[in-house]
Amino acid sequence: MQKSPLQIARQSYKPKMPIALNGHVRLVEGAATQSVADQKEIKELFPNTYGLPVITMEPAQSSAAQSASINVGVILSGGQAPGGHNVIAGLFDGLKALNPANKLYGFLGGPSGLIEGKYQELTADIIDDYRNTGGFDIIGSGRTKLEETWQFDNGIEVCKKLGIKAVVIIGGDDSNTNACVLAEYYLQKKCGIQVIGCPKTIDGDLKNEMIETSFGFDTACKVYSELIGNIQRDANSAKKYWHFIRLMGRSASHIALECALQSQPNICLISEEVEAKNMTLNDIVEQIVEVIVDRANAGLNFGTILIPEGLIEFIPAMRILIQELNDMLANNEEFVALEGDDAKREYVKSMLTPASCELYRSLPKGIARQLTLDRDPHGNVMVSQIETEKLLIEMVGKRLAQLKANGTFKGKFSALNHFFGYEGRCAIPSNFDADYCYSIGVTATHLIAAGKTGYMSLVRNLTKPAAEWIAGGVPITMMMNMEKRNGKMKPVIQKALVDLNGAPFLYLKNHRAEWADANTSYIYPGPVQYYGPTEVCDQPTRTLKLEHNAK
Ligand code: FBP
Repeated sequence: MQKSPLQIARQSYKPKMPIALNGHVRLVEGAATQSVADQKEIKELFPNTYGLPVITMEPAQSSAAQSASINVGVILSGGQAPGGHNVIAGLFDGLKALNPANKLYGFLGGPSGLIEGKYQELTADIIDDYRNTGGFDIIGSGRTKLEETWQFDNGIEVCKKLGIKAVVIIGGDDSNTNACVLAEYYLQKKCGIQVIGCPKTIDGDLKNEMIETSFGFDTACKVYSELIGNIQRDANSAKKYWHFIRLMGRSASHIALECALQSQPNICLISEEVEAKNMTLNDIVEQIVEVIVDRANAGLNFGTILIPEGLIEFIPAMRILIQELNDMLANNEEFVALEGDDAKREYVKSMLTPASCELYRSLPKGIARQLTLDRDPHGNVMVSQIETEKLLIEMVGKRLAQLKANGTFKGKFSALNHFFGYEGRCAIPSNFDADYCYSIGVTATHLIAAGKTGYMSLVRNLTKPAAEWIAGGVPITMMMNMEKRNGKMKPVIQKALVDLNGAPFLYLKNHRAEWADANTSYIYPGPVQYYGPTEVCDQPTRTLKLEHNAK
């Protein structure tokens, strides 16, 4: 594999770690825990993994000698996030430090690798090639859901064959929920296989009282913010385009919010606010138009607008329409058999309720078609394929044309669309993500060595220098509540949406009028820096700093 000079340099980067992980480790158990809600139901569903204590790792003089070598399997689950390779490197180094005879197997292509017995032993040569790199290509990832007992039983057979004592699942909220279900099942079956989760997703929505952030969010936001800053400098130079920039984040708007905090665009929509204010698509359009008209009146016919990917589903009327479409299209062979977009459109219209049909008819054809494309494995519409930025450009353009006709708008409106998602998911991890992920991996090995299961590897105190980070483990049941999924109540890890009373959103709210009007508010963050002063290279996200009141 040919490598760039930066890739070669990054290969020898030594991630910084919490002091407690540098030598022997002692696990200190706290008080018994409870789930965030629905304690009775969660306890009943997880009799063996409910109520476990939070674990903190402390430096020790020596650790209990490990009697026999152990084999561990690792799975990458869901969308790529920068730093995944470092979790695996930390896991590998941690295992080898405990006993050089320990082995790490990677299950290939995501959770299906465990079910189908597709694996590869990860040796030092392989690991070294992937240290501090982006991507999940070391073993690949996938979105197969681990939720059926036959899948769990297949997993037992595969693990038995390989002598695997523990499975580490690196994934988002759904994958970690499934990790916990698997841990509980394996305890009930007394098959001796532990399951440990690791918090991954660029979306930043796997966070709570214990997990301060999911890995990958930091790097992805820094990459997108660099691009937004570059566009803003271009906009401010040419002064002729409005840039509508959609940012990844399936549901929550954390990425859009963080990028706004880093780059100070003229407008940043936040889906959670749209929902809380019960806004319609037209309300959003009016809000954008108002800023465009005001800026035009000041002679500024350009600007930037950040749009969270999940926006469409947070507009209450659209949510109902999408839900109706999800229900209608689930396993609908009649619909699949229809030929041509027009026939499909007519079919959909005939099946919707009148209010949803009205909304569906009002959408540009292209967007209406995108809403009926393939669903993800959870039966949800794939929002990353819905071009909301184009929809808004079209609707804003129409409204401005009306205002121009009645003399209210005297400026010019020329718009360009962008979507930033895949550009950032496999970027070379920032120092923060490289350090955080490696620490998560090493922490996971200590949880495994101590016989823990149903835990998520935990590294916190993240606004402090890495040496002061606190490593440990949090019982996954502690993060759970009951939610409706596909019509049934299920135990799931509570997803963290943007908190409208939280410091990051309040900062945006308090500054957005100023960012909308003035010509000089843009920030140009520049590219992620890996070598240089710590204030340039090792800073966590603005979100994390604001949430923890850190400078
Ligand atoms: P995870 O939640 O699995 O980490 O994935 C997040 C994400 O990047 C979303 O932001 C995006 O909507 C989705 O994955 C895209 O999925 P795909 O990679 O299947 O196109």
